[in-house]
Parts: sequence; structure tokens; C-alpha cells
Amino acid sequence: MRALRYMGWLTTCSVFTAFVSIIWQAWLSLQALNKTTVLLAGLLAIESSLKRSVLEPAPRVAIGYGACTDLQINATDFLGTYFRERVPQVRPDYAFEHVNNEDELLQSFAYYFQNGAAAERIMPNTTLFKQLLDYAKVMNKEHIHWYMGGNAPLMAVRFFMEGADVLLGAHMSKKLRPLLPKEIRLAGDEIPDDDIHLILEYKAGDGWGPYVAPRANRYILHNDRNNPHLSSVEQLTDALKVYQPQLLVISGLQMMDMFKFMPGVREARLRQVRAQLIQQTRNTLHHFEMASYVELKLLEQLREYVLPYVDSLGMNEQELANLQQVLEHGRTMLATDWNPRIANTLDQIRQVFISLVEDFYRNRKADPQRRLVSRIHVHTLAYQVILRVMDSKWKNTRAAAAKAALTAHRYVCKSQFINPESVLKILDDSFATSAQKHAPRMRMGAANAVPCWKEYIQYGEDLQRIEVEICVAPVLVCRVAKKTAGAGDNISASGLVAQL
Ligand SMILES: *[C@@H]1O[C@H](CO)[C@@H](O)[C@H](O)[C@H]1NC(C)=O
Ligand SMILES: *[C@@H]1O[C@H](CO)[C@@H](O)[C@H](O)[C@H]1NC(C)=O
Ligand SMILES: CC(=O)N[C@H]1CO[C@H](CO)[C@@H](O)[C@@H]1O
Repeated sequence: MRALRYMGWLTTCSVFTAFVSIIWQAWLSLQALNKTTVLLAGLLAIESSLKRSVLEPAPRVAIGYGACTDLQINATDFLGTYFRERVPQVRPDYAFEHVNNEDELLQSFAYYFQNGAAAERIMPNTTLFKQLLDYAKVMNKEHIHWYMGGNAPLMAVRFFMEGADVLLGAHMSKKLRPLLPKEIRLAGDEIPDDDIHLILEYKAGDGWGPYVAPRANRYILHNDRNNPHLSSVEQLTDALKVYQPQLLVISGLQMMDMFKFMPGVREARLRQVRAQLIQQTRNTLHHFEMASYVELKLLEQLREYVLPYVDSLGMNEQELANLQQVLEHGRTMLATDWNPRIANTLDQIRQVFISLVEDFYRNRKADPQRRLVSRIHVHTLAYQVILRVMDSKWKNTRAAAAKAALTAHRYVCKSQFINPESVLKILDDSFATSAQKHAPRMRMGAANAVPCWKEYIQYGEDLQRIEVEICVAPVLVCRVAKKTAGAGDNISASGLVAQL
């Protein structure tokens, strides 16, 4: 009897505990939802300050080079169907510049997949590439999607959607041209067939053998015939003489690592790019969109022919880490942390900025065409950072960062409307502005969804300083990612056009 009463008391007790913990959980998730809603409202309010008056002329933007067709498939389904039982061991320091055969493909994919890192690789073996395309084409229709691809066309469409007048340098087939809004002017020829990029998409939590992807991302394979030649450069250069844009965007140069074995060809093409940049007046701002570059030689050539002549750079966290290694240590770096701390990203941005500023001051006497980089935009899964040199021509830094953050969510969730319940909160309420000791902290919340601050960055042996403004916007990370390939293009373009 007594034991029974005791049991009853115990049951009541545990029911009560469970009840309290359910309420506590609900309260916590309500708190999180509340914070997300507040951040979202803050971002939307800042974004709405960007509305252009109808009286203002549309900004004029030109962009090169190249276009392709993207064939997007479900990565784990695809590999599971065609390469069952062949999941490789990942060697930690192992990744290929070029993917030559099936084994290398599986090794290389596994490496990036388990790091959740975006990758773009060349497959020089045309037979194998065609075989993979054939496999992909017969997959379940629900799992394959065709899109217009290439950094330049994707950014062009985004600029157009944001109200800009756009000129695009690209060769395109009859099939691809109708996918581009007809208002976008095209400098380039009609070609019989477009290059195809095979895009293996995966979600956070997707599994392949023993590997689980820590975040949504994609692995891209290509075997381009047209794009590596940057064949539309000359036509774009001609068109620019009349067009005189406010902004000229250079992208798509990563396809040139196809030319690894013909270095002279590549250099000649890059000289044409430099010639195009040098011909523009200072009224045209230049932006270079980075990409997944693996070959050191190509990065060194970019450092010589492109980076000194641009005002602005756009990149993701992988590309930032890679560029920083190249500029400071002359070596490349493969996958890095998929979700780096804000403090570390800010320090890397400062290092890249300092390297470029020092290059500029070292060489500007000998080469007066050089430009001082005045804007760096880094997009990561969880936040957007824009650095801008004070007194440069770029406007609206805070609003541009908010805009880019909202675009990131809208793109990856494939929805214009943002539902706070579809959001995964990754950032804390505050962050350090540097990994160095005693660095000031910034709060990100109801009072200020996008913190911005000014600081001096020191460069050179005699420690000159330059004043910059930095803004950090939180991304409301999409819980269920629909599409990641092309996200960077939308994000970079939406931030850029907001700053003209
Ligand atoms: C190219 O791929 C095909 C099909 O997988 C293979 O038979 C051939 O050996 C590969 N060629 C080279 C040079 O690796
Ligand atoms: C691919 O398909 C598998 C199962 O069919 C699913 O679990 C996974 O989430 C899918 N991934 C993507 C990116 O659609
Ligand atoms: C969310 C978003 O704005 N996505 C756009 C990205 O750009 C493509 C065109 O390149 C548009 O079709 C998407 O709507």
C-alpha cells in the first residue's frame, strides 16, 4: 500500500517534470522565433530604404563573360544509383585539381561533401563527362533540373530584376537566349551548343556511405569548350565604348584552369581582360567576382592581370581563405571551415585588403592605371560582410548588406516571402570584431539588425592608415535548402547594385 502510494507520487513527479520541460522547450523556441522575427523585421526595414525613385535613371551595368546550361541533380541519389558500393575513404589532404576518372570523382566529391564545401572541378575526360551526363539525363525527372547557368548570366538577370540596365558579354545558343530577359543586351555570337555544367546538389544531413553533409552545398563538374576562351571579351570591349556603364563586372574566369597545359593561351586572354579594364574611365567602377580557383598559377595570373585593376571583390568564405593564402603565403588552400566565426572572417578580410593596398602603393608609380580596392563583399552561410573604404563611390553599405542577406535566404529557400519558422538561427546575439585580444564586440539584435562601424586599417612598414566602414548582416539561414548553385551570384549582384 505504502509502496503504491510512493509510486503514485513518483509518477506525478515525473509527469510534472516532463510538463515543465515541455513548457520550457516551448518557451525557448518561442524566444528563438521572437528573435528571428525581430531580426527579419529589422532587415526588411533596412532593405526598404533602397527603393529607387522612378525619376532616377536606371543604373547601367555591364558584365562578362560566358554562359552555360546547368544540369542539376540530387548528389546522393545520383552517386548511389551509379556508384553503389564504391564509397571511398577520404584522405584528409586529398583533392584533385582535375578529375580524370571515376575513382578521382568519388574521392574528390567525398572530400568536399563531408566538409560541406562548395567545389567546381574540371573533368578533362570528355568521354567520362558525356557518360555522366547520360546517366543524369535518365534519372527520375523529379530529381533533375535544367537551368541557365554561368556567373555572368545569373548576375545579369539579378541586376535586371533590381532595375538595372544590363549589357552581358557571352556567346549563347538559340536554346539558351530565350531564357535571358530580352531587355538584357548581349555582346557575343550565337553558337550551336552551350557548355553544360553538371551540378551535384546536397542538403544538410544528406548521407552518402559513412559521410554526412554538414550543410547544404553543391559540387560542380564541367568540361567546357567555349567558356575557357573568354571568347566574348573583344565584343564586350567594343560594346563598352558606347555603353559606358557605371559598373563593369568580371566573372567566369575560373573556367580558364582548363588551359593549364597551354599557359601561353591563357595569358594572352587575360591580357585582353586587362586591356578591357584599363580602357574604362574612372566613372566605371570595376567588380571582380571570385570563384573556386584551385590552380596556383591561375591565381597568380589573376593577381597580375585582374586584381590590380578592380575597385571591388566578391567571394564566399572558401574563396576568401584561399585568396588570403595566395596573397600572403603564395599557396592555395582547399576546403576550410564551412561556418567560420565572424571574427576570423573579418581578420582575413583585413589581411586581403592590406595585401592589395600594399600592392597598389608599391606599383602605382610604375603603373598608373592601377586602382585601389575600395569594397570587399564576403558572403557566408550565416552572415554577409561588406567592407568599404570611406570616401569611395560606393553608397548604402548597411542596406546592401541587409539586401544581400535577405537575397541569400530567399534564394536558398526559393521563396520571396520569409517565414520566421523556416529559419535556422546560427549566429549569437553578439560577435567580436577581431580574433585579437580585447577586440570590441558588436551586438546584433532588435536595436540594430545590421551593425556597422568605422575603423582604421594599418598597412605598410611605416604603418600608414586607411579608414574603412564595415557592416555585418545576419543571414536567416534556410532550414530546408532548395538550391545553392548560383546563390552567390544572386547575393553578390543584389549587394552590388544597391551600392551604385
Ligand atoms: C576516360 O573515361 C573513360 C570512361 O570512364 C575511360 O574508359 C577512359 O580510360 C578515360 N580516359 C582517361 C585518359 O583516363
Ligand atoms: C536526395 O534524395 C534523397 C533521398 O531520395 C533525400 O534524402 C535528399 O534530401 C535529397 N537531396 C536533395 C538535395 O534533394
Ligand atoms: C531569390 C532570387 O532572387 N533568385 C533569383 C536568382 O537569380 C535568378 C536568375 O539568375 C532568378 O531566376 C531567381 O529568381
